Parts: sequence; C-alpha cells; structure tokens
Amino acid sequence: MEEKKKVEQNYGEQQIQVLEGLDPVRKRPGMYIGSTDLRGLHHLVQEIVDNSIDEALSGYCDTITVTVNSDGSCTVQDNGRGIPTAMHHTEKISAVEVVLTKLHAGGKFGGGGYKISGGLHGVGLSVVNALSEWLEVEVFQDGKHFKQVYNRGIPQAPLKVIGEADFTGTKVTFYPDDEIFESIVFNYDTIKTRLRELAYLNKGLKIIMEDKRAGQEKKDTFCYEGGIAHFVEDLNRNKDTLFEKPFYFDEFFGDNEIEVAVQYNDSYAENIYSFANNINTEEGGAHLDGFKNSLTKIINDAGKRIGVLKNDDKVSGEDVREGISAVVSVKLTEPQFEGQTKTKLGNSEMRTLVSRAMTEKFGTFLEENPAITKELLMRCLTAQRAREAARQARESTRRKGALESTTLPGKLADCSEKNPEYCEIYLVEGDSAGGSAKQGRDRRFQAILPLRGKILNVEKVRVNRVLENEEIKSMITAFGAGMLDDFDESKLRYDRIICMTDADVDGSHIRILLLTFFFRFMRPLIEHGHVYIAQPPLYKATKGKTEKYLYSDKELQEYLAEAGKCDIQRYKGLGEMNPEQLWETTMNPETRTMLKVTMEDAVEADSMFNVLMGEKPELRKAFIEQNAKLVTDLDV
Ligand code: 28F
Repeated sequence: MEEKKKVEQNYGEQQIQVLEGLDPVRKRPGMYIGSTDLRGLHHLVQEIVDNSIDEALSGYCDTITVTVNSDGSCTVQDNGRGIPTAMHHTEKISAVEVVLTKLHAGGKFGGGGYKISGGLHGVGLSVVNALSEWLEVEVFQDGKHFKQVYNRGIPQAPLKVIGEADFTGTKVTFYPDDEIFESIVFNYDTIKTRLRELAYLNKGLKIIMEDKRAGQEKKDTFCYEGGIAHFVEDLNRNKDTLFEKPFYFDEFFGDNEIEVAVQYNDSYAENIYSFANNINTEEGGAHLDGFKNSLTKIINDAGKRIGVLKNDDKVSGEDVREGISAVVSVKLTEPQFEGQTKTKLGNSEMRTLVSRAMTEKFGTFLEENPAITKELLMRCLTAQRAREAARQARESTRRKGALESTTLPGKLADCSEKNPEYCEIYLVEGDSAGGSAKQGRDRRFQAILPLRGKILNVEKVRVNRVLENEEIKSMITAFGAGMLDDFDESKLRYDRIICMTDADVDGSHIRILLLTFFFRFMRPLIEHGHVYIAQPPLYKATKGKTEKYLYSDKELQEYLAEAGKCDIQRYKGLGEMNPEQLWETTMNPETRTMLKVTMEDAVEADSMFNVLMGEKPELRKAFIEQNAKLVTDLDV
C-alpha cells in the first residue's frame, strides 16, 4: 500500500495505487454509477470513453471509435499509447489487469499520472468490468496485440499476446450484466449526444460512432476544428445572429486552459453552458461566475466608453445575457466539484482567470468592433426597458391574482379529487374535442382544459407578452404552480399533464409549442416527468360486430394481413370520436398508451427547440415528421 509517488513524465506501472477488489461494485452498483436504469447503463460507455478522452487530453490520442455491436455489446477503441502491459511489481499481474480489477487503480486518484482528468466519474474501467457479464480488453503496443477476457470482473486467463500490431491503442468490448441492469439495450442517440458534445469540447478530436445492430445500422463522425465556437454556431444554427462568427478564444495559464465562445442571437433566451474538464457543470461555479461578472463589466465599460451609458447608467447581468449563446469550457489539474449533483466547479482561482482572459479578449474584441459594440448596447438597453415592462406586467397580474389557483379558468372542467397525486389534466386541442373529452372522462380524477387554436410561440416574445396570452394564462392558473423563478412544483394541482392533440401536422405543432412553453417556463415539469402525450388511434377497423382501434400504420398493415377485408375508418381528428370512443381508446388508464416526455439533457433539448421554433421551416417540418426525439420512454 505504502508507495512513494514518483514524479515522472510518463506512468510507470508502479504508480498504480492498489486499493480493493470489485466486490463492492457488484454489491452496490448505484454507489459507483448512480443507478442501474438506462442512465446507469449509458454511464458505462461514458466511463470507458472518459479513459480515451484522458489519453487524448494528454496528447497521445486523436481518434476514438464507439460501436454498438450486432450482439448488443459495446466497443470503445482509441489510438492512444495503450494501457501499460508490463507486470506490476507487487501484484504479479499485468498493469492492464490491475487497472481492470482493482478499484481506484490508476492515476486519477494517485495524484500522479494525467494532468487533466474528468475526475467526476473517475472510477473507470474496473467498475465497467465488474458490471459486465463479459468484457474483453485489447491493447496494441510495441508491435504486439494483447488480449484478456473477463467474466463479471473475473479474469479468465492472464493477459496474452495474440498477434502483431502496427499501431497503438486500447480497445474494450463489454456486454453489460443483465443481473445488474434493468435494461441492457443501448440507446444510440443517448451515446451520440454525449459524443458530439465531447467532440466540441476537444477540438480536433475525431469521434466515430457506429450502430451495427440489425435493422438500425448507422454511423456518425464528429470532429470540430472550431471546438466550442462550432458548438455555439450549432446552438444558433437557425437563428439570426449579431456577429457573423462566434467570438472565441482559447487561453492557457500554466496547466489551466480557458476556452470561451459567445454569439448573440435574435431570441430573448439565455443559453450559457459551462464545462470543467469536459463535465457539464450544470450547477455552474467559479468559471461561470467569472464569465458572467466580466461580461457585465466589459459591456458596461464599453457603453461608457462609446457614450451610450452616461453617468450612473448601468445595464444588468440579465440585460447583457438576453439572447446570448455561450460556452465556457475550462480544463484544470485538480478540479473541485461541489454542489448537490457535484456539478459545480469550486476552484475559486478560475473566477479570476476566466475574468482576466475575458477582459483582455472580449474587451479587445469590442474595442476593435465599434459597430457590434453599439448594436450590442442598444440591445441591452432594449432588454432593460422590456424587463422593466415585464416586471410591471407580472406584478399587476400577480396583484390581480390572475396567476393564483383560487380563480380557475372558466373553460376548465376540473376533477373532483383534490389530492394532486391522483389527478391529471388533459390539454385538448379545440373546443369540439374538448367537449367530447369532458363527457368521456372520469371526472373524479381527470380534468379537461380545451385550448383554442395556436399556442403562442414563447421563444419569440418577451415574458410580458407571454403573460397576456389567454391560453397560457389559463394553463398557469389551472396547474397552480406559477412559472419561471416562482415555479413551485409542490403546488402543482395535477401529477400528470397530458397533451391531447390531433394526429396531424397541426396537432404536432401545437404539441411542440406546448412543450416549448413548459421547457422555457416550467422546466421542472419536464425534468420530473409530469408531461405526457396522449396517443389516440389512427384507424378503426370494423368487421361484422367486432371493432378494433389501430394506433399506427404498422398495426393497420398487420391487422389487415390477419383479418382480411374489413371496413377501415381513418380518424383525422379527435373531434371525430364520440365521448365513449375517446375514453375507450385514449383516456382510460386501464387500456390507454401514453408517451412520457423526458429530456436527455438541456443541450440536446434546447437545440431541438431551436430547430422547432426557429425560422427555418424545413427543419421544423423534418422534426415534426420524425417527432419522436423528445418522447422517449414508452409508458403504458
Ligand atoms: C477504450 C478505452 O482505456 N485507453 C487508455 C491509456 C494509456 C495509459 C494508461 C490508459 C497506468 C498505470 C494507470 C500508457 N502509457 N480506452 C482506454 N489508454 N491508461 S486507458 O495508463 C494507465 C495508468 O495505471 C498510459 C503511458 N502512460 C499511460
């Protein structure tokens, strides 16, 4: 145990600190990977990819490939140096085996080794090994091809040379243990989203992802020479922007790297993502504070300089961030992660460093671009005025009690049950379907709120306009939980909010507008799984006395193949169903199918909302046609 740390340029095998075996991981998987649901499953991939990323951060690897194989296993390969293969001097096993069978083995915890490392997950290969039915590790090093196989963390033989190699790297293939995980089916898009993000965050790194499972073969390659500047361009990809190319810098202070990209767009939303050592610091921290503080200061200083701000005039942080898309990414040797979810960067020196870099670079950028500076300040002043108007609007609505649950909207048909846990509310497109739903429902626990026509696109207007909208007001009142900063989930009057719209393009559009509204104004609703999408049938097949409802074209084909010629009615809208039919097909909890709306992560969701809501109709159309992205878990 007692090993002296040697200061070396490279790892020697002796730098591994041997801790304990893998039993604890199998006993308490949650402690190591958070959970054993789909999130935990994908964590395994993340763990392995993290190792490759570490190798890339050290400058030895420029390509990572992730493959979901046809047998459902997953392979990650990099072209780094390969895990050291030599014998470990005390353990009498190869260094590879130490890394794969000992908890905490490796430099991340030893203080030596890699300069920069994620460190949040950090537990690495051995944890994945422990939680895999089988795992194969291959190392390509010194002209040789090494391989070793494990079952549930137990080596089946020592590391062996099985051939030659004219390249270097590490390859890990694993099959998750179905005794541990609820599901062992990888989701391509979940992995892809994270890999794309990693490619943005590590400019020049090439990440290839491939799905080889039968019927869903696909391949994506991510490599961004522009790094997070490209990230910001993509966040703004279908919006008008204030400057043509994102403002961007990449600065080193000793071992610390600070990268910032900023570009304003024509929306009113604030989209700033911060990362430390490739980890999304959702709770922010010193680097984000440094960025925000300096941004406000630099813009105020510039305003004074060009004479737009006089005397004590000032624009606030919120004003300068209206319409901003920005990414702040720092890499540092000893990150301190704090906060509830350990996603808040604690290293206070980062506040000063980011601030200093910003003042120098963004300050200069504004000095060199007077036209942009002027426009930016004009926007900030408009934002300031609008914010004041919005505040007044909010206050007056609040005073009038319009947003309080005491005055429920007239068109709401509420349920009789008062315990929110049992209650659900259907948001129904159109008055006629609303009428059917009111008659068909179980009024004890189902409330109906009919919505007329198009819902306001909340991305395009400021908050005071949002609050003037009747449909939105009635939703806020009916839900009873307020919105934005005042949103209080504990006051929610319904556990389930169910969007019931027609199965046509208009219906999809309304649904998306609703989801955008929830996303922007009541995000916890989506985060905590309160939002659902009703699934009305598309067809009714009648043959003699039997009637069958069919929910997709596929079901229709299958039914026709079986039942032969029968009478098919196609439902164009909910309004075509009578109350009993609507209950039977779509609202009866015993028989209905609903889709639960979840969010993979804020980045993905937000860029999607941009696609949906931006100016480019072709993107929106493509989305509406696919439509399924937002809607992942099938909940019957
Ligand atoms: C598919 C997953 O795991 N790649 C890795 C390396 C490279 C080194 C290393 C890894 C040695 C003693 C910890 C090589 N040469 N991909 C990966 N590539 N680990 S994992 O060293 C691990 C340390 O304990 C490596 C010189 N230094 C480091």
